[in-house]
Amino acid sequence: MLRPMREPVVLVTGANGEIGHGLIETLAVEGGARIVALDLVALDSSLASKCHEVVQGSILDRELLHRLVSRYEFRTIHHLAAMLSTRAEFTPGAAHEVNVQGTLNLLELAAVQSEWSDRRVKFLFPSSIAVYGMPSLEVKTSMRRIQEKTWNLPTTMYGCNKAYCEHLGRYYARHYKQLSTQSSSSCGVDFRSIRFPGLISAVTVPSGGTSDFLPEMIHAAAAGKPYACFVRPDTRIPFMAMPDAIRALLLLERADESFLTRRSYNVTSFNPSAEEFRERVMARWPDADITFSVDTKRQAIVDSWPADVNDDGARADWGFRPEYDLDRALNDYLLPGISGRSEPRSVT
Ligand code: AKB
Repeated sequence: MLRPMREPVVLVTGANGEIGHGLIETLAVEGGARIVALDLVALDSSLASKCHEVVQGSILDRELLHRLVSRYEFRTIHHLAAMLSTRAEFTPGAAHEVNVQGTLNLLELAAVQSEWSDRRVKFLFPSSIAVYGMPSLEVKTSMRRIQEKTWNLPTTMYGCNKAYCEHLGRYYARHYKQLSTQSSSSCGVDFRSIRFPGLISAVTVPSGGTSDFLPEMIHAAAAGKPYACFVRPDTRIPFMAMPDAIRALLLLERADESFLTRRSYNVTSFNPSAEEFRERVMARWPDADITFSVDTKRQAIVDSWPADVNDDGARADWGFRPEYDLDRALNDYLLPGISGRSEPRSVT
């Protein structure tokens, strides 16, 4: 039977977000990937020219998703769209809709896609350290590097959403329609997820997250603006420079599925306290006006996230090694990148 041909492409949802910026730039430099970018807001013009098509719309719009399936063969889906942890607490119901129903829609799209093409569709999902829930600051500070299977009791809607979507992804990858007589291991959704720490980009400033205090601090200092950090000076969670996050995503995407021992992996790079980071920033901009004004509610969220995570699985299974420790991230990536820009882009 002659099947209508659809173009093979990579779908990136939440394309205008921080990870979307880094991913599209990197894929464009590598060449070869035809990117269909989907976002609620208009894509930055610098990114749009690097995409095969830019679609402005919602991951909750199933008709739109069906139209996309009718035109394209999605071989890989980077599902980056999400409502982050702070914003999600103001509208938990809407966050659930976007973070869970949106992800379910994309997983369904991947499953349908795979049935059409008779091949497994890679589904890359950025999860988060927000899936963890440390019961107290004492326990948090007494624990070393947290492993994937421990302390999975998130306290935020966003963390609950990410944790549940990891389960959904595992279901679609391993157990989808398990009672069907037509099950075939050659197709289905090849779900792979990374529990990202806080991310710092030289190009964009995040908004709506709770790990935003470090990126906000350095971008404010570079812009000569005062910054009141919303967590205590001793606050410590893991972070990573954006190029390492993008490398991790692409390494995991390209890993042989048979080498993967789990569907969700921790990755990490450095974990300075807010004060240690402030000292590094002050060394570069001695006149920077950085103070602390603790928001106790947001502090409680950050205190529920681990001080460090164990990423041995990512290292063993797909060869992940961060290239940027804190000093290198500052000296070779953040300081030159931020200083060289007039105004970083603020993304949601
Ligand atoms: C957030 O703060 O919500 C995110 C995250 C840690 O996943 N940056």
